[in-house]
Amino acid sequence: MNRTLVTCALPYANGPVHIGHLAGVYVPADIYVRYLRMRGRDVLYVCGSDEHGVPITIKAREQGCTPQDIVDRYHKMIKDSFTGLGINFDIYGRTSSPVHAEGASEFFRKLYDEGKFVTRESEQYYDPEAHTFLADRYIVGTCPRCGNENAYGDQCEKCGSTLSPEELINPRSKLSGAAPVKKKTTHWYLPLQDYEKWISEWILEGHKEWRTNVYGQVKSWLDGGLQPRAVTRDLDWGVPVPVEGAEGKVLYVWFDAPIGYISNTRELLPQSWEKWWKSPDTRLIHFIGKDNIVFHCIVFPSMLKAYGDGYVLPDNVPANEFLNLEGDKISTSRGWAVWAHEYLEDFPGKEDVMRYTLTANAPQTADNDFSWKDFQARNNSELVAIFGNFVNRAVVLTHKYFDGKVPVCGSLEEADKEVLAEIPALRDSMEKNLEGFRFREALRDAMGMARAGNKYISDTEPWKVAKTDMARTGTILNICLQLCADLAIAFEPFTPFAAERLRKMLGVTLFAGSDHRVGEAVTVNTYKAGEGRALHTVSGEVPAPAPGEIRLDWEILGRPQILPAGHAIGEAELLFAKIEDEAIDAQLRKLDAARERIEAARKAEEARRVAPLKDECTFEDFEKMDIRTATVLEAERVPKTDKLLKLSIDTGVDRRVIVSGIAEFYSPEDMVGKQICILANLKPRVIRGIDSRGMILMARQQDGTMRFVTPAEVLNNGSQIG
Ligand code: B3M
Ligand code: ZN
Repeated sequence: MNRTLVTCALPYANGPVHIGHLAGVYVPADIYVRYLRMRGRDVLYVCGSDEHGVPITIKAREQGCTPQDIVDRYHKMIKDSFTGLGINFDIYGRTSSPVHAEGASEFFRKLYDEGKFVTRESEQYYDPEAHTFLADRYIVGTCPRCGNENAYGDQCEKCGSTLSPEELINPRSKLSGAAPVKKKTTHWYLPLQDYEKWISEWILEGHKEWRTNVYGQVKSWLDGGLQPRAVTRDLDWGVPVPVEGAEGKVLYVWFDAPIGYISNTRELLPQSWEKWWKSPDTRLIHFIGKDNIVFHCIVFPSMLKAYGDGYVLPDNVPANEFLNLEGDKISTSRGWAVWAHEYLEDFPGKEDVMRYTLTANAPQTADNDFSWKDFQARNNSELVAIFGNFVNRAVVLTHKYFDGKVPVCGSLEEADKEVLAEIPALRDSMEKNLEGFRFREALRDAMGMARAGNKYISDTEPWKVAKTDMARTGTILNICLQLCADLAIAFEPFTPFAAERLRKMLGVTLFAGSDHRVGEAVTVNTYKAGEGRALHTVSGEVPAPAPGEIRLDWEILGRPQILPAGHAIGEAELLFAKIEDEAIDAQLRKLDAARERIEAARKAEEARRVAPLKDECTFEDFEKMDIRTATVLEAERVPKTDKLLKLSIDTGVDRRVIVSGIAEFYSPEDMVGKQICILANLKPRVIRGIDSRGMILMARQQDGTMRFVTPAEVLNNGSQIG
């Protein structure tokens, strides 16, 4: 296979990307692509915004703008974030593009013409006031599992249950508030069960090497038996269903979005896209999060199979688990996230630190956690203290003792041989890990090289040796500089900005890209800064290295004497800078503020949840109750109870004792002297041996807390309420 097509899940353009997206999909994909390019493999790297789907229309409605406004805003923001982090796709397209509309329509139309769909009539919820069918997300009601009154028709965000609109108690339309009614509608379905056997052979038999989380999900879907899946929706935002009689219907977002991978490739390479999608020479790799597995392993492959025409199927789908933030689930809707664009603003020049931390904590096989303290520690005690420190010492000392020229390597001592032997071993391990999509482990290997170098320079102490033995000092620094060159290759996938700075310091270049084969006509994509997509695709030849140019690539890693003696290196430059506590504290404060907002939103939602009305009562029922004002004279806890206070009160009529269960909410001191309202003619009861006569009127709030009810101004005790 000489061609690798790498796709990344198309982010929904209804919000910015956050570190969960980056850790799960984009950073690992970028590592993989950079590695393949250094190896001289032909790679195409495709992504774009997913601009359809109901959440976008909801957001537009909330903000009083059009769905197009929403996707325009977030498309740009997301694209800029990727570029800022060094994630340079060959194309970052969008599913609202004309090329996509045409491609997705054509795709549907072919399946339709060939009878690959079945139609089904079903009853769907309809808003009788807004005169429109309601997507599940547009129906809200009470969750049957946890009582959350604002659960969506597809999911309760409070308890996480997957729901169907039928299960909601008191369903109402988000559009008009009206109770939805059922109405008949017809949709097209892809009969997935027809592809079951084929998928089982292809994946369960043929891809046992896939990650267990991916393989396991596919297996459990297949074990459960596949069902026909609707590929159209009653909605006005999306690619219109291109057949007669389908007015008011669009392609389901999960039908059109994966076709987006193809459309974006066509947009970039209108002449040659087919060689990427329809040639058995292509290895297709989908980078996605775990919630997208079924679509990429079952639905999209079935669509491609139904279409025929030689479309390639994924060779691997290295889906990741989820990343949490400071122990809590990341959530766009709740606002619990570290947003990529804010990170880039807050930490300019530190793109690599986030890439590094997210890789070191990659949620590859299980959910993992991001914390700011860990981020700081990774930077300060790994990137700065090990990698940066080693490079800095090597480069500075070379300038100090050898005028910035690579010194001659003399005869090798044991320590030299040892460190030099470590590199090829780590490279081999790194290579296996990268090929196997184990990026966290691959990073550990790369860091192992930096550790080895840092230990070597500390142990050999060239600054001391220089006082007595310049030849030996030269040998040590020669070896250090070779190790630096190795690091400039090994870290390119993980921390590309630092790797580039390091190459500048060493006076070398990098040979990478789908455009690396010297003397061969290849496709060269050129990027415009900040655009994140290839502007031109031209065929040409990659020039041979200029005389004296040292061009690094993967195969060079670990070779002896990459930098020849006498080669002039550049000025020392800091690879990484320490991150101070203030910067971290500022982020923690930001999260505290987010926590407060989330808590306030939760309270506000809770406050909306009032107890239902009790059964009707008559005026006579009410009149039976003698409710009066009274004042608390004394108060004490009832011994051996948590909840009870014994209150002596002046009712205006008499002085009496009431035992009340308010100790959870008030201390005795809180109560003394307070005017309250009581039910004075409640039948006396003996509570804990105390004769209690009457009841204090309390208001129970939605969160369960109780407050006593007091007149707005001090009244005479014994005034009757009614
Ligand atoms: N837009 C869903 C997601 O971000 C999505 C992926 C589409 S990939 C074709 O979870
Ligand atoms: Zn719930």
